[in-house]
Amino acid sequence: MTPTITAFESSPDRGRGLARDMAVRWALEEVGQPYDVRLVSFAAMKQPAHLALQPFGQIPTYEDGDLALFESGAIVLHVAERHPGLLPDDADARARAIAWMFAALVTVQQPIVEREAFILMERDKPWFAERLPILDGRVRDRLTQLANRLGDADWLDGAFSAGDLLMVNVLRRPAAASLLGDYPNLAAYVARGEARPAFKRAFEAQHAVFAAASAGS
Ligand SMILES: N[C@@H](CCC(=O)N[C@@H](CS)C(=O)NCC(=O)O)C(=O)O
Repeated sequence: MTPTITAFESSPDRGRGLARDMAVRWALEEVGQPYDVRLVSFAAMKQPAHLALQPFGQIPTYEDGDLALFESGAIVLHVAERHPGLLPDDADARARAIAWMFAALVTVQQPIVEREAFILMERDKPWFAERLPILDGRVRDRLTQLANRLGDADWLDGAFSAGDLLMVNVLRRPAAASLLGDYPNLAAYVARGEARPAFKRAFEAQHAVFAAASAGS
C-alpha cells in the first residue's frame, strides 16, 4: 500500500521546508517508498477527524493500511525499521543511531525551539534584550557539544542514518541555522544532508505545495 502523510495546506514557513512533514518526506524518499500527501488546513487540524490521528492537532501524520501514526520521529523510525537504508544492520550500531534520533528531537531541538518561540512571541517584551543571550547560550552549548562530537566526520556514527536525517533537519531550523556560521563543521554537515538527492526531492515536493497555494491565492 502507498502510505499517506499529512502536511500543511498553507505552510507558515513559505516553502522553506521547515514544517515537520519534511523529515517524514525525506525518510520516505531515502528508502524509495512512494507516498501520498493529504493537505490539511489549520482549522481541519483541530477537528475530530484529524485529532483522531494526531491528538495534539498537528501535522504530520502517517497512515498505512490499518496503521495510523503521529510524531515525526516515530514515523521516521517506523519507515527506517521497515526499509533498508536508514538504520545499520548491526544491532549495536542500530541502537546508537536510534539514540541520535532521540538526541536530535529532544536534547538538541529543545533549546532551539525555545529560542525560536521566544523570538516569535516575546520580541516586544521589556525583558527581550536581556533574555535572548541566555537562550542563545543554551543553543550554543548544544551546538558546541555536537560540533565537538562530529569533529571532521561526515555523519554522526558511521554511515548516514535516521539519526543524521533528524539532526540535520533540526539544525535547519532558523534558530540554529542563524548561528551555524560559528560552527563550520556543523554548517558543512547540514549542507551534506541538504545535498542528498532524497532531501532535494522532499524539499521540492514540499515547496511545490507552497508554490501551488501562492499561485492560486
Ligand atoms: N513533536 C511533533 C511536533 C509537530 C508540530 O509541531 N507540528 C507543527 C508543524 S511543524 C504543527 O502542526 N503546528 C500547528 C499547531 O500546533 O497548531 C512532531 O515532531 O511531529
